[in-house]
Amino acid sequence: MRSLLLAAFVVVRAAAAPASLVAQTRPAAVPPPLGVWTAVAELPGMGRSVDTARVAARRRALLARIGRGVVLIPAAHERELERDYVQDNDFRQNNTFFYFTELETQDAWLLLRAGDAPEAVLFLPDRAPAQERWTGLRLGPDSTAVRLSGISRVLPTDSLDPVLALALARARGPLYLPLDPTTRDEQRFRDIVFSARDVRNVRPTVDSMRLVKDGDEIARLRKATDISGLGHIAAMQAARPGAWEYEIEAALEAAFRRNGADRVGYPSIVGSGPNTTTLHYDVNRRQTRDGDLVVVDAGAEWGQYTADVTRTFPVNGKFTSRQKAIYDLVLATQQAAFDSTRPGVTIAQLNRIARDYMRGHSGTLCGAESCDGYFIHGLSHWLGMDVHDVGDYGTPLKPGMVFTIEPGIYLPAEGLGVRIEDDVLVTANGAEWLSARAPKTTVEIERLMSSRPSRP
Ligand SMILES: [Mn+2]
Repeated sequence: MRSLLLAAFVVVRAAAAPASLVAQTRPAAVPPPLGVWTAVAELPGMGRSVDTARVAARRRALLARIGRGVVLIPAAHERELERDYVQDNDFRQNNTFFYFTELETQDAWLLLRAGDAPEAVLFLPDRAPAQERWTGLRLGPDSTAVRLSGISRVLPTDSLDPVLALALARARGPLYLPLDPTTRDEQRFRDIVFSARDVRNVRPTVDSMRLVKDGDEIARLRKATDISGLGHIAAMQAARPGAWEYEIEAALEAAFRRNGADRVGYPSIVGSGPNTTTLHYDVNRRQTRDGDLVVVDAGAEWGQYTADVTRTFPVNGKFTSRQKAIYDLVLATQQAAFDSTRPGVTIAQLNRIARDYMRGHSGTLCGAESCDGYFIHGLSHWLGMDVHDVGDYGTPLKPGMVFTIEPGIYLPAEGLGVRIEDDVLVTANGAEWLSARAPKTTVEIERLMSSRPSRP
């Protein structure tokens, strides 16, 4: 039955729409009954409004960068239960489309034309009342969409072809598309290419813009990191020797959802004992034992932006002296990298600083080798709409960039792994911890865990 809901997506039509269709926005084909307008008004962000000024500024910035030409960006489509193994819900917006619209609407297209009189056109499928009995209300090409999106020209998707052709003729420049091998629009792009001689990829430009977050993006990341902190606190409170890893995961993700997370940013890692040394362990099926450490690497997604936070704690609430020594070295390494974070520094430099610090302070903690030899992954990655966010890693830090600092030490022979990961915002003079909500020192963690209920 669900496949009936998948609207056939028609992009390239041989027949051009009448000019009158192209030039004006239309009211909804079927006016919704009284009282429904309010619900429609909350559609694009599922109750969250679009920061119309910010998205308009992003669109202007993109057009200023490309100078001349036309940009065409598709929205995502509903996922298929049978093919995509959907685990949260049927739809997550394409990041590039979201960046320039903040709309969570399916099957849409955004057209931008650079030049002396730049323009933005949003294409939306016509509303289909019979389908909306299944899907709920959808945004259609009407005045509601104009008001909510802040884009004054909203047209039905079946007028895309003639409008695109006209825009290309006026722009006398390249056609920019987000050429992403994973997108389902690849074939449609190939069909569109006929209309333009010069097709280029807009992703490198967009990705470099996404590297520096604006105020609205930072607000979303703050929300995601705050919720994540609450999840990590709940995980610590749910831990007790004998608990199954999935019980701790359940407490973590319950707190995510209870606090409004849309979904997890990536599969939650809850690894205990020997599993603490497997970097991307996400099976979460082992029963914990007294004396185990637990590594929880999990981030909530809110408003399309995700956190990425790791905490390591003793399942019984008390670090052994050995665990504490390793933990404190990882924590101090993280702090050393943070203390060097400021505009102009590169990720590669921070990585070197962290490794030098760990090597210099390991002593005999990791045996004959420095603990640096057991820090087997990178220190940092960009963070945003993707957990490993887009952007060139050679770019020197600038205010507004957000990235992780996540040193770790993994000693498989002892079944002992420690990773501490936080999300950091680069400021004018240095940096700010975004994910400071979850306790991090051994003292703070032990204090929190000593006050947890004996049976969660
Ligand atoms: Mn990470």
